[in-house]
Amino acid sequence: MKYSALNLVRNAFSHNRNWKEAWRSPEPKKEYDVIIVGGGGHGLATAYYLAREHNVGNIAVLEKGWIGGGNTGRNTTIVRSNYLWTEASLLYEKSMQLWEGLSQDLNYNVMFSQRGVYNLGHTLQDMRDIERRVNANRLNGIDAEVVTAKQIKKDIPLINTSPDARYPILGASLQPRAGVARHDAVAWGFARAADQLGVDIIEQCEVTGVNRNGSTVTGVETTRGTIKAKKVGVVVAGNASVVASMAGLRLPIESHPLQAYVSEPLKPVLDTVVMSNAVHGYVSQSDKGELVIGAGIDAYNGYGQRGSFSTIEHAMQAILELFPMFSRVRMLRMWGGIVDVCPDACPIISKTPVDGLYFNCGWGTGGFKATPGSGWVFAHTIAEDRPHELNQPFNLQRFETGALIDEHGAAAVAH
Ligand code: FAD
Ligand code: PYC
Repeated sequence: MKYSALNLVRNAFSHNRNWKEAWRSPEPKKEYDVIIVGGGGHGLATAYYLAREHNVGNIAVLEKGWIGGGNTGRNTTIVRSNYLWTEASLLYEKSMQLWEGLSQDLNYNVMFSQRGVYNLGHTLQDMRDIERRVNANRLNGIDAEVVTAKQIKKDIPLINTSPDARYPILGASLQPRAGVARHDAVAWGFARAADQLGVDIIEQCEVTGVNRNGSTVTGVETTRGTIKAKKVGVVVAGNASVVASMAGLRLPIESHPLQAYVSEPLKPVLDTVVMSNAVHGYVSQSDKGELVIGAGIDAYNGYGQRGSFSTIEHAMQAILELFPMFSRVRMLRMWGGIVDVCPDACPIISKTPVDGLYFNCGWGTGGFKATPGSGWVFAHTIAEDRPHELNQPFNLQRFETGALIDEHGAAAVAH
């Protein structure tokens, strides 16, 4: 459809009657070459890259709810690639490079806004860690700089850099290419593009069992019947352990609620993203004007998509410590998602002991930024039946060999 002024007027008065569905709603076939379980951003991206880069022709994405109704549509949309270790930073940087061309690639505006992300330091040890990470990032070709408190105050006039603050701001790392994107547009963009390549996206279709013949996967049981498949890729974020247990596997994952909050819309007051590990909150302003706020996980395990009151209070305290002026802002709503956290705060993108069964999970509090990169490497892993060199370190075996990649510092959200 052409976006002329005439079309805009016609659509405004059409009561949506002539709108075409952005993707089809097919009945599931009896068999597919590849089934992707989970219609979040990662699952849809995987299907898209499988069809586009690997020429796989017979793919279904099975989603128990609706597209993007999981963490993809619940997160605070921060995108950055400033991780400490080479393995992680190269993976997230691959994703960053895909983000930079994503709207053109999908022909869908995902509203990727490279407005910069500041990770604040409040102690001398914070600043040493920041310097170490900035140096490591630069060695890996990732844009990163150390900025002083004076520079932060110049760039973000509302922030409180008083040395009398309980946790005074001493400086920060800044990744200028980092930023935010419109989360549900990412799901819709990948869904439409995958659909156009022939992928069947089947919503309201919960996977309830994983079928095997000996040690080889043969398909899945679903609420819409048995579906056979040569290969099954599971990308179900907070539900990874549940689906793994259907295949007789146990994952080193804990599931926790993670909350987010938005305020009433304000005029533009914050044109970048601010994160603080020490006071432990993060905030950006959406294009609608809402402050988008988050903090750490709720400490208990659970599958309820909400969270506890004490975490709300903690998050608000943290943001007011950084921006006292926001005390006059009214909050509109909150919600939670379920994040699946690995012991080293890094994902699992891996083959499994079951032939033809692959898992992509454990992104914890930080997988939105990885959506295109995760899909890209997972598609490679499934198509070639071996990992790409970028995801090879993120295998399941690392929990036996001890080759962990500890990114708790760069994850920047306490787990
Ligand atoms: P999802 O979007 O959750 O997709 C998984 C899908 O699987 C769901 O739609 C679910 O319904 C489906 N599913 C589950 N079980 C089944 C089944 N049995 N059968 C069929 N379908 C099933 N990351 C960042 O990088 N930056 C951030 O700022 C950020 N903020 C966050 C804030 C919050 C409050 C939360 C909760 C998370 C945040 N994250 C952030 C993490 C990020 O949202 C996730 O890591 C990422 O979205 C995971 O993507 P996904 O596509 O795997 O998950
Ligand atoms: O990974 O950058 C991140 C993040 C921010 C908020 C939640 N996760």
